[in-house]
Amino acid sequence: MNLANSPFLAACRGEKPERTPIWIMRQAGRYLPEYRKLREKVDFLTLTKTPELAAEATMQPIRRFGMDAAILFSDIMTPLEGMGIELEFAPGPIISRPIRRAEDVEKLHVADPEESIPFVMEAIRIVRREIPETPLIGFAGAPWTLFCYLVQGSGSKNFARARAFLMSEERAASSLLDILARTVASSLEAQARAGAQALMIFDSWAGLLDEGSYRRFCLPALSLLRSRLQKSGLPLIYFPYGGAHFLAAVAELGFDVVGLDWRSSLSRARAVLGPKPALQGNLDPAALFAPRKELIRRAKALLDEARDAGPHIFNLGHGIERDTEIAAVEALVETVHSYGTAGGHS
Ligand code: 1CP
Repeated sequence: MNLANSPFLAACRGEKPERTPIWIMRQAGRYLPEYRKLREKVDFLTLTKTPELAAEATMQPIRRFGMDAAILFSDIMTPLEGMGIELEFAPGPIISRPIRRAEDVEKLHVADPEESIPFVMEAIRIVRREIPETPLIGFAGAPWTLFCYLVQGSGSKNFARARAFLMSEERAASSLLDILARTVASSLEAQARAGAQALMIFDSWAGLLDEGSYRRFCLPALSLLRSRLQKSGLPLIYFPYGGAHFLAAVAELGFDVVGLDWRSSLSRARAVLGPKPALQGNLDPAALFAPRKELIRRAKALLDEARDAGPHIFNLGHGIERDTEIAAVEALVETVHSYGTAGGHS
C-alpha cells in the first residue's frame, strides 16, 4: 500500500478513509508482556536512549495488533536535558532542581535535538526501515505540560506550584514557555526530517487552566509551534487533555487533528471546532476492563457517532492502563477494523 493512502494519514488530511484507523495512546508499555521483558534488562531512560531498543518497543504493538499507526517510543521529557535540566524517572519524571524563580529561567537555553537527542532520530530511521508500510507518529509535550513538570518538579494531581508561577512571575513564565516552544519545535522538525509522517503534541495538563490563562499563556507558544511545523508539511495532532471548556480557543490554532479525552462528546467538539480538523479519540480506557460485550457495544456506539461527525481516528480518551488485558485490545482493534468502514454497518 502507498503510505500516503494509509487510512491513518488520509484521516489526518481530513479525507474519509476506506476504514476507520485505530492506534492507542501508550500502546507500547507495561500491559504488553514483550515490553515488560525488554524492561527487565534496562531501565526506562536507557530504553529511550538506545535506538535499537526504542525502535523495538515502538514496533511491538504493531506486530501484535496491527495498529494503523506507530508512535515513537520515547517520552515528552526527553528533549529537556539539552536545555540544561537534570532529569530522572521513578517511574514518572523527577526534576532535581525545579524552576522556581525568574533567575532559574535565565539559565536555560533552547536545546538542539541533533546534538542532545540524536538517538531519537536514529530510532525513527530504524522504524521507517523495518515497518515501512505503517505510518510513524513523532511527538513532543506541549510547552505548558512540560512547564508543569519543570516548575512542580514531579508529577502532581493539580500542579498548583506551576499554576501559581503563572500568577507571580508572569514574564518569566512567558519566557519559559517560549524557550520550551522553540525546543519542542526543533525536536519535532528533527523528527520530521528523520522520517516521521505525523507529529503529535501532548498537552496532558492543559485542562488545569481556565480559558483566560490558556489564551494568555498557551496560545502564543502553541501558535509559534504550529507556524514552524506547518513548514514540515506533516499533519499536526494536538491533544488538550481535559480541555473541552476551551475548545473554542483550540479551534483558532488550526491543527489538522484534535485529540479528545473520554469526557468530551465527538459531536459537540465537532460543532465547536468546525468541519476541518479530524477528531481523534475517545473511548474511555476503563471500557477495556468492562465485559467484552459492553466494550464492543461502546466501541460501535462511538463509531456510529463519528460517522456523522467527519474524519475520525479511533483512539482511547487517554493512555491505556497498565493492567489492561491483551484480549480486550484485540477485540477492540478487530471491532474498529470490521465495523468502522466508510460504507457503514457490517
Ligand atoms: O516504567 C516504565 O516503563 C516507564 C513508564 C513510561 C512509559 C512507558 C514513561 C514514564 N513514559 C513512557 C512512554 C511514553 N510517554 C510514550 C511512548 C509511546 C506510546 O504512547 O506508546 C509517550 C507518548 C509518553 C508521553 C508522556 N509522558 C505523557 C503524555 C501522555 C499522557 O499520558 O498524558 C506524559 C504526561 C508523560 C510523563 C510521564 N513519563 C512517564 C510517566 C509515568 C509519566 C506520567 C507522570 C505523571 O503521572 O505525571
